[in-house]
Formats: sequence, structure tokens, C-alpha cells
Amino acid sequence: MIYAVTITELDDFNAPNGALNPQESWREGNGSPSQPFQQPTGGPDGSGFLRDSSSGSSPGKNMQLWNTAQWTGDYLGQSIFSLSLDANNLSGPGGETINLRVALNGPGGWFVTEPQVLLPETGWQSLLFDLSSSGLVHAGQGNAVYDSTMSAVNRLQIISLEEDTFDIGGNAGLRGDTIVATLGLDNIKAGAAIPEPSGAALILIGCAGLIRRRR
Ligand SMILES: [Ca+2]
Repeated sequence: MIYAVTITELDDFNAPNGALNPQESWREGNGSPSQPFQQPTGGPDGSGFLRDSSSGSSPGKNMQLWNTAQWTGDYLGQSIFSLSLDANNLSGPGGETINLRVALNGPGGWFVTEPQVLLPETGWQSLLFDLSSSGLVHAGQGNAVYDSTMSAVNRLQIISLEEDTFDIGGNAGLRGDTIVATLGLDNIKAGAAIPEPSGAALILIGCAGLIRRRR
């Protein structure tokens, strides 16, 4: 396997008509009849985006899709500690809520973020996921060591998962919720560590205290 991820990775799904891999290697399991596909227009800036559906019944019942190509590799070496994306719950009026999470698998096992709620009929939302050790919990398998997975990620998965009950299938990876839903994704982007405002604020308060004492 060639570990390829870089800090500049961006999936914008803007490939022109007739391109070889417009879905940018995002996929579901082999048996799923609802593989993710590029929608040529309708993204947050009007450009192409990725559309994926779950049927609520087998096959293709779970809201989940994954990448084992450009998103595999050494996140620590590339200083990738966050992931941002634009998401749109396209399930329609009265549709299911999507609880979007990012999950990564590697020698340390599965690690997953907290869910971010994506209600239907709310349009495109810009979401930021913390991939630092404080933003991820171990969901099963491997040696449970954060560095082990993040230095050799073999799969990046995007799922809807409301509860912290983790069901890991073989090929399916970390299973998403069994819901009838449609998800739009665009601008899946690697990022650096998210600054901690609380820590910075504490330092500022500390400095103000020092300045006051000197006067
Ligand atoms: Ca796009």
C-alpha cells in the first residue's frame, strides 16, 4: 500500500464530465447498490459534489462511505489534526437526522470523532472535525494507541452514528446508523491542529495579571 495523504489534500468533486474517477475513490461495500457518485452541480459554490444514500434495509442499509486511497497514510507525519468538509442532509422534508462523524482505522484500531448533527432541509453546513488525540475516541480493534493508527491510516470513513455504541463489521468497517437518508459532501479537506481558545484565553488572563502586578 502506498501511503499518500498530505496536508494539502482536498476533495472538491469538480472533475469535468467524463473524468475517470469523479467520486474521488469514495465508496461503499461491494454489495451496496447505492455507491456514492458525483453530482455535477449543486455544491455550496454551485460546483460538483458527492452524493451518497443509505436505504435502511440490506444491502446498503447503513449511512457510511469510505476511502482507502488518497486519505490513507501518515497523518502525524503530515501534521494533519483536523478535517473540514461541507455537508448537506438531502433526505428531504421529515427525513432522518444525520449524526455525522469521521472515523479512521489503522494498526491502533478504529478511532472516531463526536457526532455533528445535520438536520434535513438546512442546506450546506461547514463542519470541522478534531482529529487530535483529544478529539477522537477508540472505537475498537487494534492496540488502542492513537499514534499507531494516525501514523498509518488504512481507511478514512464518514458515517452517521448517533450513539456511542460501536459495531465493527469486517469489510464494512465501523458501521453507521441504519437509516433512510441522503448525504451531500463537498470540499473534504485536511487541516492543521485546531487552536484551543480556552488555553489561549487563560494565557491572556495570566499576562493581564502579571501586567497589573507590575504597575
Ligand atoms: Ca465542489
